[in-house]
Amino acid sequence: MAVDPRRPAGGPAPVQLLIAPYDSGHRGVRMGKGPAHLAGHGAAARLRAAGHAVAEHPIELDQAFPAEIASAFALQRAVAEQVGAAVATGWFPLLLAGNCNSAVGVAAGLAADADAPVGVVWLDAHGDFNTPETTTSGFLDGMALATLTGRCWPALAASVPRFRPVHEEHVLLLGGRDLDEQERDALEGSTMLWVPDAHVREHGPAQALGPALDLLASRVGLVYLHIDLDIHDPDYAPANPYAAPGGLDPSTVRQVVRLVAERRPLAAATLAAYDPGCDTEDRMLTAALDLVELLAGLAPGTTPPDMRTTEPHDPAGQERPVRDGEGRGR
Ligand SMILES: [Mn+2]
Repeated sequence: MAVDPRRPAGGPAPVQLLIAPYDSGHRGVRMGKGPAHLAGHGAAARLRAAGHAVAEHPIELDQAFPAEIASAFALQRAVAEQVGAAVATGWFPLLLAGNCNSAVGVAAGLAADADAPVGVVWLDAHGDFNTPETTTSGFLDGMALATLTGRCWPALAASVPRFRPVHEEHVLLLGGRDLDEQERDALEGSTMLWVPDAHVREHGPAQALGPALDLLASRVGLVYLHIDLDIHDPDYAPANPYAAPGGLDPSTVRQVVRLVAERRPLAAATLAAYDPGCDTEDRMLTAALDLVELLAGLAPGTTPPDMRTTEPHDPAGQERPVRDGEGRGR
């Protein structure tokens, strides 16, 4: 892809592809298949072809009896460790995850490295804003954004090193076309920025999102971009069994990503909730791989060669650039 002129001087960002192949504590089933499916269909090769250094890190849980809730938070702790190690050594963390609640781990992993608040832009057909008191499905991932903002599971979230709840005014939800009634009440009562995807369909991304993005940018220095692939219109391709009518086409999602990265540097990104079993024509696969390349291309670039150092966990012993403070904390 073309070099983005807005990117700070330097080459393409080095990218750590973090692969978390779990759905609800189960490995490699349903949405837990998505991360390996993307990796197996050339995510890293796409990035290398675009000039990025790439390291792939599978994240595995060692649990004799995987209990859904315990496993989800164990995974978040592992994600936090990997994201923290990536940013400390100048790599852009790009997480491929089965579940959205992995975002708790990403936010925790970013906390140590950021000297200004990290905002969250969350694309999702759903609100993920239920709590144990409001959920009727019992699906932990319907509470992902509520957990991230400290509304539920506080003790387990505190087990994730360096996790601090994200202020709701530092979050922008784009989407939420499929909400439970009490979840909608909670969202409407929140200070979270919320732009329904219908507004983006109606007015276009720049007009629909601009004011909310400007507000977010006035409050945070960096942005973590979390994309539940069911933000896409299932008429294009269903991302998972929860895909709801409406949503955005892939080109619009890419425009949204560019608009976010224009406002604030990306600190990390996630693609979540892709079930290849729902994607019978591989169309979501194509959209997701395009997003992998776009997100990496928009990530803050490398620092000059004389700033480089060798990262200790690198099995290949490649030189890895260290990110300096430029462009951060604004
Ligand atoms: Mn979600």
